[in-house]
Amino acid sequence: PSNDTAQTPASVTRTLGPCPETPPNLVGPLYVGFDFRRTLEDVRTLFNSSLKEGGRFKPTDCIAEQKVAIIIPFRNRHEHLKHWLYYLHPILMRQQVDYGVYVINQDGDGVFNRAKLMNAGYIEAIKDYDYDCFVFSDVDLVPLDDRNLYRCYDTPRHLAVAMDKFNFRLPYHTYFGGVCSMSKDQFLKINGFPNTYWGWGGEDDDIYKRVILRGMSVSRPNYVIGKYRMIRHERDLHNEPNPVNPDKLLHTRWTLDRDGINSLKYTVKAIEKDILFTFITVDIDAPS
Ligand code: UDH
Repeated sequence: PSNDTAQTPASVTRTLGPCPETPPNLVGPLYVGFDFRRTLEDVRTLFNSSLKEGGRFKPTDCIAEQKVAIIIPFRNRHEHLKHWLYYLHPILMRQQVDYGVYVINQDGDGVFNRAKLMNAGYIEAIKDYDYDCFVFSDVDLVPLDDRNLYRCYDTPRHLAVAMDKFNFRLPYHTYFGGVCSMSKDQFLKINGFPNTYWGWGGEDDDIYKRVILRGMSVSRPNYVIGKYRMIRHERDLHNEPNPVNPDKLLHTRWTLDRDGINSLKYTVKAIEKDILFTFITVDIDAPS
């Protein structure tokens, strides 16, 4: 073999360095509009060449420090998913994230359970790749600033701090809903999320309580960087506010250790790999 590296293209010999602390190509505030004529096929055409099957991406010019699974609890919101994918893929690429998108689809028409789906998403994602960071995101929330980094921090992070539907403010100081991120260690420290919050409400507050009870605090971006637009929609079927949920919050201290990732039971019905996302349908044994 020759030692003459001068003839070898730089791209072959160069070993990749770590990605910079601040991604260099961020643009800051973004315009976000939900054009109903947009189709999933349009979005596929846009990102086909940059993504790998299952909605996977990693930067080509540097090595990302974290491996991030984006987990989306889902049922019957395809209309929102296409907008989410249209906006989030380019943002995550500019943020130089090594990531995969996991849409966790609740099977059947039983009562919806957002937190249990997110637990299942965590388990399914780590079967796929060595993820060390998890971003849990509602399907209808798009950030309005790409400096809001989809990664993990020293403490669990709440990303959706300034949603348009709450007049770009937190609805209350301990709000932890919409979009949050946790490292694997942080997630396991709180025993994951509760599995027992059926229907709408309370599970995000339970998660916040778990974080505090385990001696951690919550970090957040500021109100400028943390802006979000929510896709307007009517209340879903089979996800009515559940009046027993608020009372459950009084017991988180005692239920945390036995209701969580260590007690999770579900069955995978199907795993479909689209170029834009991995779609996993799970039976979570929902009451009708
Ligand atoms: N989700 C689904 N399908 C459902 C229910 C929820 O995909 O049938 C997911 C989805 O990711 C959604 C998230 O769970 O973004 C949270 O859903 P949610 O209904 O709890 O919260 P959201 O803020 O709506 O989207 C609250 C009810 C708003 C009623 C407004 C009436 N004008």
